[in-house]
Amino acid sequence: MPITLRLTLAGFLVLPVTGAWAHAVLEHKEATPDAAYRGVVQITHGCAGSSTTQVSVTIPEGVVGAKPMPKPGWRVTTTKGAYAKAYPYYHGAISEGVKSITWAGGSLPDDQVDEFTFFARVSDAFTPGQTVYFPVQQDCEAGSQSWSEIPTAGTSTRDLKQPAPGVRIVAARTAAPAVTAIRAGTLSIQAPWARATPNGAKVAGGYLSITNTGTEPDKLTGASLERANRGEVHSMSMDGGVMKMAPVEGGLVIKPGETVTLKPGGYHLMFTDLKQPLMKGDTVDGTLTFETAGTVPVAFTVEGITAQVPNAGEHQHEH
Ligand SMILES: [Cu+2]
Repeated sequence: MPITLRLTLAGFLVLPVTGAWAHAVLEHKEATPDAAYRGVVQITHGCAGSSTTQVSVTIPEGVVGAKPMPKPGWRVTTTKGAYAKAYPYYHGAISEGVKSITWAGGSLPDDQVDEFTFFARVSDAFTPGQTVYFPVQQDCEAGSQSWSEIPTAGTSTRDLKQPAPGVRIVAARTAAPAVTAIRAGTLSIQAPWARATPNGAKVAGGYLSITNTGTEPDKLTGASLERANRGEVHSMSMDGGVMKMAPVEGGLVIKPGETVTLKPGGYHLMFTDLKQPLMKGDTVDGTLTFETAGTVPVAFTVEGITAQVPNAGEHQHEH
Protein backbone atom coordinates (compact mmCIF):
# COMPACT_ATOMS: atom_id res chain seq x y z
CA MET A 1 0.00 0.00 0.00
CA PRO A 2 2.65 2.60 0.85
CA ILE A 3 4.30 1.99 -2.50
CA THR A 4 1.06 2.52 -4.44
CA LEU A 5 0.45 5.77 -2.62
CA ARG A 6 3.91 7.07 -3.39
CA LEU A 7 3.49 6.31 -7.08
CA THR A 8 0.15 8.07 -7.22
CA LEU A 9 1.60 11.17 -5.65
CA ALA A 10 4.52 11.18 -8.04
CA GLY A 11 2.13 10.91 -11.00
CA PHE A 12 0.03 13.75 -9.69
CA LEU A 13 2.98 16.06 -9.17
CA VAL A 14 4.02 15.77 -12.80
CA LEU A 15 0.68 17.09 -14.09
CA PRO A 16 0.68 20.83 -13.29
CA VAL A 17 3.62 21.63 -15.57
CA THR A 18 1.39 22.39 -18.57
CA GLY A 19 0.47 25.96 -17.82
CA ALA A 20 -1.69 24.99 -14.85
CA TRP A 21 0.17 27.60 -12.82
CA ALA A 22 -1.53 30.37 -14.78
CA HIS A 23 -3.97 32.31 -12.62
CA ALA A 24 -5.91 33.68 -15.59
CA VAL A 25 -7.36 31.13 -18.00
CA LEU A 26 -10.24 30.91 -20.46
CA GLU A 27 -12.91 28.34 -19.69
CA HIS A 28 -13.67 27.52 -23.33
CA LYS A 29 -10.43 26.52 -25.01
CA GLU A 30 -11.77 25.82 -28.49
CA ALA A 31 -13.54 28.04 -31.02
CA THR A 32 -14.74 27.72 -34.59
CA PRO A 33 -13.96 30.23 -37.36
CA ASP A 34 -16.88 32.44 -38.29
CA ALA A 35 -18.83 31.58 -35.16
CA ALA A 36 -19.78 33.06 -31.84
CA TYR A 37 -17.38 32.63 -28.91
CA ARG A 38 -18.27 32.96 -25.24
CA GLY A 39 -15.13 34.05 -23.41
CA VAL A 40 -15.03 33.30 -19.70
CA VAL A 41 -11.85 34.55 -18.03
CA GLN A 42 -11.31 32.62 -14.81
CA ILE A 43 -9.19 34.20 -12.10
CA THR A 44 -8.03 31.55 -9.67
CA HIS A 45 -5.50 33.41 -7.51
CA GLY A 46 -4.56 36.93 -6.50
CA CYS A 47 -1.11 38.51 -6.88
CA ALA A 48 1.15 36.81 -4.32
CA GLY A 49 -1.74 36.63 -1.87
CA SER A 50 -3.15 40.09 -2.58
CA SER A 51 -6.82 40.52 -3.66
CA THR A 52 -7.60 41.12 -7.34
CA THR A 53 -9.20 44.51 -7.96
CA GLN A 54 -9.10 44.82 -11.73
CA VAL A 55 -9.13 42.43 -14.71
CA SER A 56 -8.49 43.54 -18.31
CA VAL A 57 -8.69 41.32 -21.36
CA THR A 58 -7.30 42.28 -24.76
CA ILE A 59 -9.46 41.23 -27.72
CA PRO A 60 -7.08 40.10 -30.47
CA GLU A 61 -7.29 41.17 -34.10
CA GLY A 62 -9.77 38.98 -35.95
CA VAL A 63 -12.08 38.53 -32.98
CA VAL A 64 -14.93 40.91 -33.65
CA GLY A 65 -18.07 42.36 -32.12
CA ALA A 66 -16.88 41.78 -28.55
CA LYS A 67 -19.31 42.72 -25.77
CA PRO A 68 -18.67 42.40 -22.05
CA MET A 69 -21.15 40.92 -19.62
CA PRO A 70 -21.77 43.27 -16.70
CA LYS A 71 -20.75 42.00 -13.30
CA PRO A 72 -22.32 43.07 -10.00
CA GLY A 73 -19.78 44.86 -7.82
CA TRP A 74 -17.50 45.59 -10.77
CA ARG A 75 -17.46 48.56 -13.16
CA VAL A 76 -17.07 47.52 -16.77
CA THR A 77 -15.40 49.72 -19.38
CA THR A 78 -14.21 49.07 -22.93
CA THR A 79 -11.80 50.65 -25.36
CA LYS A 80 -12.83 50.69 -28.99
CA GLY A 81 -10.94 51.16 -32.20
CA ALA A 82 -10.58 50.27 -35.86
CA TYR A 83 -9.72 46.72 -36.86
CA ALA A 84 -6.85 46.13 -39.30
CA LYS A 85 -9.47 45.27 -41.91
CA ALA A 86 -13.18 44.74 -42.35
CA TYR A 87 -14.54 41.29 -41.47
CA PRO A 88 -17.76 39.71 -42.73
CA TYR A 89 -20.29 40.01 -39.94
CA TYR A 90 -23.67 38.39 -40.34
CA HIS A 91 -25.25 40.21 -43.29
CA GLY A 92 -22.65 42.94 -43.59
CA ALA A 93 -19.15 43.77 -42.52
CA ILE A 94 -17.58 45.10 -39.33
CA SER A 95 -14.44 47.24 -39.27
CA GLU A 96 -14.26 48.54 -35.70
CA GLY A 97 -15.25 47.52 -32.25
CA VAL A 98 -14.17 46.66 -28.73
CA LYS A 99 -10.43 45.99 -28.40
CA SER A 100 -10.18 45.62 -24.64
CA ILE A 101 -12.52 45.12 -21.72
CA THR A 102 -11.81 46.07 -18.10
CA TRP A 103 -13.71 45.08 -14.98
CA ALA A 104 -12.62 47.28 -12.06
CA GLY A 105 -13.58 48.28 -8.57
CA GLY A 106 -14.31 44.85 -7.15
CA SER A 107 -12.27 42.80 -4.74
CA LEU A 108 -11.56 39.12 -5.25
CA PRO A 109 -9.62 37.56 -2.36
CA ASP A 110 -6.71 35.24 -3.16
CA ASP A 111 -8.59 32.24 -1.72
CA GLN A 112 -11.65 32.72 -3.94
CA VAL A 113 -12.24 32.35 -7.68
CA ASP A 114 -14.38 34.33 -10.10
CA GLU A 115 -15.28 34.62 -13.79
CA PHE A 116 -15.36 37.59 -16.16
CA THR A 117 -17.43 37.01 -19.27
CA PHE A 118 -17.60 38.48 -22.77
CA PHE A 119 -19.24 37.46 -26.03
CA ALA A 120 -17.50 37.88 -29.37
CA ARG A 121 -17.30 36.39 -32.82
CA VAL A 122 -14.24 34.57 -34.11
CA SER A 123 -13.93 35.76 -37.70
CA ASP A 124 -13.09 33.68 -40.74
CA ALA A 125 -9.54 35.11 -40.60
CA PHE A 126 -8.53 32.09 -38.53
CA THR A 127 -7.97 28.55 -39.73
CA PRO A 128 -8.23 25.31 -37.78
CA GLY A 129 -5.01 24.48 -35.95
CA GLN A 130 -4.23 28.10 -35.05
CA THR A 131 -4.36 29.39 -31.49
CA VAL A 132 -5.77 32.84 -30.65
CA TYR A 133 -4.46 34.52 -27.52
CA PHE A 134 -6.39 36.85 -25.23
CA PRO A 135 -3.82 38.61 -22.99
CA VAL A 136 -5.13 39.32 -19.49
CA GLN A 137 -3.85 42.01 -17.11
CA GLN A 138 -4.60 41.32 -13.46
CA ASP A 139 -4.22 44.18 -10.98
CA CYS A 140 -4.36 43.62 -7.25
CA GLU A 141 -4.41 45.69 -4.06
CA ALA A 142 -0.66 45.12 -4.05
CA GLY A 143 1.05 44.37 -7.31
CA SER A 144 -0.16 43.11 -10.65
CA GLN A 145 0.34 40.25 -13.06
CA SER A 146 0.38 40.35 -16.81
CA TRP A 147 -0.80 37.12 -18.45
CA SER A 148 0.39 38.22 -21.85
CA GLU A 149 3.17 35.93 -23.01
CA ILE A 150 2.44 34.40 -26.39
CA PRO A 151 4.58 31.46 -27.49
CA THR A 152 6.56 31.88 -30.67
CA ALA A 153 6.13 29.30 -33.40
CA GLY A 154 7.32 25.87 -32.35
CA THR A 155 7.30 26.52 -28.62
CA SER A 156 4.67 25.72 -26.04
CA THR A 157 2.94 27.75 -23.35
CA ARG A 158 4.52 25.39 -20.82
CA ASP A 159 7.83 27.22 -21.32
CA LEU A 160 6.23 30.52 -20.35
CA LYS A 161 5.95 31.94 -16.83
CA GLN A 162 2.92 34.13 -17.56
CA PRO A 163 1.11 32.68 -20.59
CA ALA A 164 -1.75 34.57 -22.22
CA PRO A 165 -4.94 32.46 -22.23
CA GLY A 166 -5.25 30.75 -25.60
CA VAL A 167 -8.13 29.39 -27.64
CA ARG A 168 -7.53 26.70 -30.22
CA ILE A 169 -9.31 27.12 -33.54
CA VAL A 170 -11.05 23.95 -34.67
CA ALA A 171 -13.06 23.15 -37.80
CA ALA A 172 -16.81 23.53 -37.74
CA ARG A 173 -18.79 20.40 -38.16
CA THR A 174 -19.99 20.75 -41.73
CA ALA A 175 -23.67 20.76 -42.41
CA ALA A 176 -24.80 17.49 -43.92
CA PRO A 177 -28.15 18.14 -45.52
CA ALA A 178 -30.19 15.25 -46.82
CA VAL A 179 -29.29 14.35 -50.39
CA THR A 180 -32.75 14.00 -51.80
CA ALA A 181 -33.19 15.78 -55.11
CA ILE A 182 -36.60 17.22 -55.91
CA ARG A 183 -37.65 17.22 -59.56
CA ALA A 184 -39.68 20.11 -60.95
CA GLY A 185 -39.96 19.95 -64.71
CA THR A 186 -36.40 20.17 -66.02
CA LEU A 187 -35.10 21.42 -62.67
CA SER A 188 -33.49 19.33 -59.97
CA ILE A 189 -33.43 20.90 -56.51
CA GLN A 190 -30.94 19.55 -53.98
CA ALA A 191 -30.75 19.73 -50.23
CA PRO A 192 -32.69 22.80 -49.10
CA TRP A 193 -31.49 23.89 -45.67
CA ALA A 194 -31.81 26.90 -43.41
CA ARG A 195 -29.85 28.15 -40.46
CA ALA A 196 -31.18 28.04 -36.93
CA THR A 197 -32.27 31.39 -35.47
CA PRO A 198 -31.25 31.90 -31.85
CA ASN A 199 -32.09 34.78 -29.53
CA GLY A 200 -35.37 35.74 -31.16
CA ALA A 201 -33.87 36.60 -34.56
CA LYS A 202 -36.62 37.45 -37.01
CA VAL A 203 -34.69 36.60 -40.13
CA ALA A 204 -33.29 33.35 -41.54
CA GLY A 205 -31.19 32.38 -44.53
CA GLY A 206 -32.18 29.51 -46.81
CA TYR A 207 -29.82 27.58 -49.10
CA LEU A 208 -29.96 24.90 -51.79
CA SER A 209 -28.68 23.95 -55.23
CA ILE A 210 -30.71 24.02 -58.43
CA THR A 211 -29.66 22.20 -61.61
CA ASN A 212 -31.31 22.91 -64.94
CA THR A 213 -31.28 19.71 -67.01
CA GLY A 214 -33.40 21.24 -69.77
CA THR A 215 -32.65 23.34 -72.85
CA GLU A 216 -34.34 26.57 -71.79
CA PRO A 217 -33.33 28.91 -68.97
CA ASP A 218 -35.61 29.27 -65.95
CA LYS A 219 -35.64 31.85 -63.17
CA LEU A 220 -36.02 31.51 -59.40
CA THR A 221 -38.28 34.44 -58.59
CA GLY A 222 -39.40 33.83 -55.04
CA ALA A 223 -39.54 31.61 -51.98
CA SER A 224 -41.68 31.08 -48.93
CA LEU A 225 -41.34 29.39 -45.57
CA GLU A 226 -44.37 28.46 -43.48
CA ARG A 227 -42.80 30.11 -40.40
CA ALA A 228 -42.02 33.40 -42.14
CA ASN A 229 -44.26 36.11 -43.46
CA ARG A 230 -41.93 36.99 -46.29
CA GLY A 231 -39.29 35.37 -48.51
CA GLU A 232 -36.97 36.83 -51.13
CA VAL A 233 -34.07 35.78 -53.35
CA HIS A 234 -30.94 37.75 -52.44
CA SER A 235 -27.47 38.31 -53.81
CA MET A 236 -24.44 39.17 -51.72
CA SER A 237 -21.50 41.14 -53.05
CA MET A 238 -18.58 43.29 -52.02
CA ASP A 239 -19.09 46.99 -52.62
CA GLY A 240 -16.16 49.24 -51.72
CA GLY A 241 -14.95 46.71 -49.15
CA VAL A 242 -18.38 46.32 -47.58
CA MET A 243 -20.52 43.20 -47.90
CA LYS A 244 -23.93 44.11 -49.27
CA MET A 245 -26.99 42.13 -50.10
CA ALA A 246 -29.97 42.95 -52.25
CA PRO A 247 -33.00 41.26 -53.80
CA VAL A 248 -32.15 39.74 -57.19
CA GLU A 249 -34.02 41.89 -59.69
CA GLY A 250 -36.16 39.87 -62.07
CA GLY A 251 -35.17 36.54 -60.52
CA LEU A 252 -32.09 34.35 -60.39
CA VAL A 253 -31.39 32.82 -63.81
CA ILE A 254 -30.63 29.11 -64.00
CA LYS A 255 -29.16 28.49 -67.44
CA PRO A 256 -29.58 25.16 -69.26
CA GLY A 257 -27.01 22.62 -68.08
CA GLU A 258 -25.94 24.72 -65.11
CA THR A 259 -26.15 24.32 -61.35
CA VAL A 260 -26.68 27.40 -59.22
CA THR A 261 -25.82 27.01 -55.55
CA LEU A 262 -27.34 29.29 -52.94
CA LYS A 263 -24.98 29.31 -49.97
CA PRO A 264 -23.90 31.45 -47.03
CA GLY A 265 -21.95 34.44 -48.33
CA GLY A 266 -23.50 34.23 -51.81
CA TYR A 267 -26.95 33.98 -53.34
CA HIS A 268 -29.42 32.99 -50.66
CA LEU A 269 -33.07 32.94 -49.74
CA MET A 270 -33.97 35.48 -47.11
CA PHE A 271 -36.93 34.74 -44.91
CA THR A 272 -38.03 37.72 -42.84
CA ASP A 273 -40.62 38.47 -40.19
CA LEU A 274 -40.38 35.00 -38.69
CA LYS A 275 -43.41 33.87 -36.71
CA GLN A 276 -41.52 31.11 -34.92
CA PRO A 277 -37.79 30.41 -34.44
CA LEU A 278 -35.94 27.77 -36.47
CA MET A 279 -34.32 25.17 -34.24
CA LYS A 280 -31.56 22.84 -35.33
CA GLY A 281 -33.05 19.54 -36.43
CA ASP A 282 -36.39 21.00 -37.48
CA THR A 283 -37.77 20.40 -40.94
CA VAL A 284 -39.79 23.35 -42.17
CA ASP A 285 -42.00 23.35 -45.26
CA GLY A 286 -41.71 26.07 -47.85
CA THR A 287 -41.93 26.73 -51.55
CA LEU A 288 -39.73 27.92 -54.39
CA THR A 289 -41.28 29.83 -57.27
CA PHE A 290 -39.84 29.58 -60.77
CA GLU A 291 -40.88 31.49 -63.86
CA THR A 292 -41.40 28.30 -65.90
CA ALA A 293 -41.45 25.42 -63.42
CA GLY A 294 -43.97 27.22 -61.22
CA THR A 295 -44.29 26.86 -57.47
CA VAL A 296 -42.48 23.85 -56.03
CA PRO A 297 -42.98 22.62 -52.45
CA VAL A 298 -39.72 21.93 -50.62
CA ALA A 299 -38.74 21.10 -47.04
CA PHE A 300 -35.85 22.97 -45.42
CA THR A 301 -33.68 21.07 -42.95
CA VAL A 302 -32.56 23.40 -40.14
CA GLU A 303 -28.83 23.26 -39.42
CA GLY A 304 -26.99 24.67 -36.40
CA ILE A 305 -26.15 28.34 -36.05
CA THR A 306 -22.48 27.56 -36.65
CA ALA A 307 -23.20 25.82 -39.94
CA GLN A 308 -20.79 27.42 -42.42
CA VAL A 309 -20.45 31.15 -42.80
CA PRO A 310 -22.58 34.16 -41.86
CA ASN A 311 -26.28 34.60 -41.79
CA ALA A 312 -29.35 34.12 -39.77
CA GLY A 313 -27.83 34.53 -36.28
CA GLU A 314 -28.62 37.12 -33.68
CA HIS A 315 -28.19 40.14 -35.91
CA GLN A 316 -30.31 43.03 -36.99
CA HIS A 317 -31.40 42.97 -40.58
CA GLU A 318 -31.19 46.17 -42.58
CA HIS A 319 -33.07 46.35 -45.83
CU1 LIG B 1 -30.37 38.45 -47.36
